[in-house]
Amino acid sequence: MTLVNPIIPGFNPDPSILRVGDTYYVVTSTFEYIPGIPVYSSTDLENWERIGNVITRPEQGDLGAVQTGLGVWAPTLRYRDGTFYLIITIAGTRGCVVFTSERAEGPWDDGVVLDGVEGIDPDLAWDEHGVAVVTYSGLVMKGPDFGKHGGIRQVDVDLATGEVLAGPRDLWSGTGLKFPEAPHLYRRGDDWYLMIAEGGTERGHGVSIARSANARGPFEPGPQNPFLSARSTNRPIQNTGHGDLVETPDGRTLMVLLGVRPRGGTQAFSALGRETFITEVYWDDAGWPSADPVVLAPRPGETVETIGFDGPLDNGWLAIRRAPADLADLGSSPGSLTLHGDGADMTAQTPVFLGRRQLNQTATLSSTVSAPGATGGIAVRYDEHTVYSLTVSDDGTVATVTAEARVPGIVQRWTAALPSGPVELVLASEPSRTDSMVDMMTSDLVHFVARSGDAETTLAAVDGRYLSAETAASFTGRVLGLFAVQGSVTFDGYRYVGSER
Ligand code: 6LW
Repeated sequence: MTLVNPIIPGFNPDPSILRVGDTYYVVTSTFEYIPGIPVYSSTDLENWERIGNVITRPEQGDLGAVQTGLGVWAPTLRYRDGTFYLIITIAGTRGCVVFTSERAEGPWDDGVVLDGVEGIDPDLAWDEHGVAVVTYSGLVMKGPDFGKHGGIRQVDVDLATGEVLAGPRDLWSGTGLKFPEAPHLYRRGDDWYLMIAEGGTERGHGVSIARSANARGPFEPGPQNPFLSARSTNRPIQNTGHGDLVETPDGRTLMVLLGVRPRGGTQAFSALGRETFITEVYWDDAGWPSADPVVLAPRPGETVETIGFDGPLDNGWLAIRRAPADLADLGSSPGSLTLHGDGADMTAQTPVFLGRRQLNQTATLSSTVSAPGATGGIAVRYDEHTVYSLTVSDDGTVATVTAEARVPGIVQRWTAALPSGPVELVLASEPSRTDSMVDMMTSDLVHFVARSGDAETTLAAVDGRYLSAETAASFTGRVLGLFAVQGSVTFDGYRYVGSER
C-alpha cells in the first residue's frame, strides 16, 4: 500500500474505523480535551476531513474535573440500520458509554451508560440474532484495585437501557504479553474473529487474533501471534497496535492502528505522540490474517494552518476540561481572538488555553500577542507538568517576555525586556543537531523567539525530548496554543507551518 501514512497525523491515538457505502470514518481518543472524539471522513483513504466531534456538550463527557490522562479513552465506531454507534470509556467519570447519531458528523446524543462494564476499550458487535455484544478489556479504573487487569471480557447488553443481559464472560486474552486490550469482534464468513492488542502501548505493542464459530467463544488463537508488531525492529513507525479492521468495497481488508514516529538515537522520542496509521491485511487459505509492516509515507511539503479570527472557531480547536467556545472572545477586538485570564497559568487544571494538534515532526507556531496590563502567550503542551511556553506581560512601558521550559519537578525561565506593544511570539521545533553524538539523541530542539518591530530575540533553545510520548507519557501528544493568565490578551492569529524535516 502506498497511501499517505500517517493517515491522520498528530495526537490521534486508539483509532477505530468504519465504512458506510463509499465513505470511511475514523475516530480517535482525546482524554481531558474538549471537544472529545474527532470524527474524520474520507472516500479515498488519503484525504481526511474532520467533519465533527462526538463530545461537544458538557453533559456528554462530564470532563470538568477529570484527571489528566483519564477522560476519553479508545472509542469504537459502528453502524447498524441507519444509526451510528460510538462506544467509549470515559475513564474517571461516566465509565462505559454508548452514543448514537443519525449522522457521523453529529450531533450525537447524551449517551447511555453501561454500568455493568468495568473496563476499557469497549467494542460493539451484534450476534446473528441481533443481540448487542460488548467486548472489552477488564481493567479496574477506580477504587483500591485501580490498574488491575482482568483480561478480555464480554457482556450482552440492552443498548436502549444500558442493562447487562448476560456475562461478564472471560475470553481469550492473547499470548500472555502484558495489557491485553483494544478488542474488536468481527464476523467473517461463518467465523467470528477476536482481534486484540497486547504488549502495552509502547515498544512491545502488537496485534493478535483468535477465531470461533460463536461470538461468545471459545476462541482458538491464530498460529502467528502477534501477527503485527514493530517490536525489536528498526522500522520508522514503532509501538504499532490497537488495530481496527475495515473491508474495502472490492473485498480487501485494511487495518487502522496507532503508532509513533520516534526520532533520536537508540532510545528515540516521539514528539507527536500516538498517531493513526493504516496497513493492509491478507487472509491465508486457512483463514488467518497477516499484515504488511506499516509504511511511513508522510504527506510531502509543508502543512500550513493560517487561522484568523474573522469567523467562528472551526472544529479543530481544543480546550482543557471545557469547551473552546466558553473561552474564546471574538467580539472585543474584531478580527482577533481575546482571551481573558483568570489567574490560572498552564500548570492549572483549567488554564485559559486554546490549542490545536501539532501535525508534523517539525513545526512552528507564531502569533502576535498584545497584553496591555495583562499576561498571556503561546505554549506547546503535553500535560500540566510538561509544557514549554512564551509569555508576554506588558506594563505599558516594557513588554517582558518570559520563555519557560517546564518538565515534572523542574522549571527554567529566560526573560527579555522589549518595548511595550504587540510582540510576535514564536515557538519553533527544529531538527536536532547532527554534528555530535549526544545532540543527535533527541527528537528536536524547541526555539523560543520573540519579535518586536524589526528586532528578533531568541530567548532559549530547549531539548524537545521532554515533550514526547516516551518522556511525558500522558497518552496525548503535543498541542500548540494560545493562553491568557491575567487580564485581556489579544492574538492576531494562529500561524502554523509544519514539515517532516
Ligand atoms: C487505551 C488503551 C491503552 O484505552 O491506552 O495502553 C489507553 N493502552 O488501549 C489510552 O489510549
